[in-house]
Amino acid sequence: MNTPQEIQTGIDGFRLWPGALSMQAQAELLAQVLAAEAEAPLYRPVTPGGRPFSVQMTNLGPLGWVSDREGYRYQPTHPVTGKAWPPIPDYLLALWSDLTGWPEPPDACLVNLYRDEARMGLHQDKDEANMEAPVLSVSLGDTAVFRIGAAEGGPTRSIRLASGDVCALTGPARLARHGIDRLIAGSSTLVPGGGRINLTLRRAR
Ligand code: MD3
Ligand code: FE
Repeated sequence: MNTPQEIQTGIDGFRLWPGALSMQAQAELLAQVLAAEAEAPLYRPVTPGGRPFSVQMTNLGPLGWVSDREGYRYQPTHPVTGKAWPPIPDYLLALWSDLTGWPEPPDACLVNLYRDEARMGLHQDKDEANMEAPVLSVSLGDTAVFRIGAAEGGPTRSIRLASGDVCALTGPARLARHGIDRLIAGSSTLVPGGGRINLTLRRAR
């Protein structure tokens, strides 16, 4: 894989590689994710308070992130089908190794589908056992308006994440507050039916 060009975001530990995936790589990866969704269908989790997410989700890998009335956690099976999550595609395992250099492979890949007005409020990712490990995110489809700010609070910055962009969250950025304000509808034709798919690779354990 060619090493993509990293840009400076001004946020310590937030690394961004715009256009890291070629059009062909995006299409191939999307086809693999859509095939996996046939085995592990997208569903709409609810928050511990019982509110449905506007984002639809599924997972790939040994562990998947789920949310329900009991709380947030990682588990080895799909909450609707009861089956094991499908494997993480080799392409994503190679991307993780190339871009993060982390010695262990990711054990969880959350698949988020945003359509129309779907969004994700500001939050921190704190459900992983070892928060020293990086998080790697791949965006496919419509451009998202992403917001990120320091863990401690204070001002936030808005950054667009377009199809094929990859970002890594390491060090101080690993606990940054972040969310998706909105999509720019019609900015990509990649995802059938429109919208955006985000793939987030993590070490859950
Ligand atoms: C910054 N997903 O799944 S990806 C999530 O686009 C999540 O679906 C968003 O936030 C999405 O938890 C944002 C970029 C991202 C992922 C993880 C992060 C940014 C992050 C962890 C820490 C700080
Ligand atoms: Fe997050």
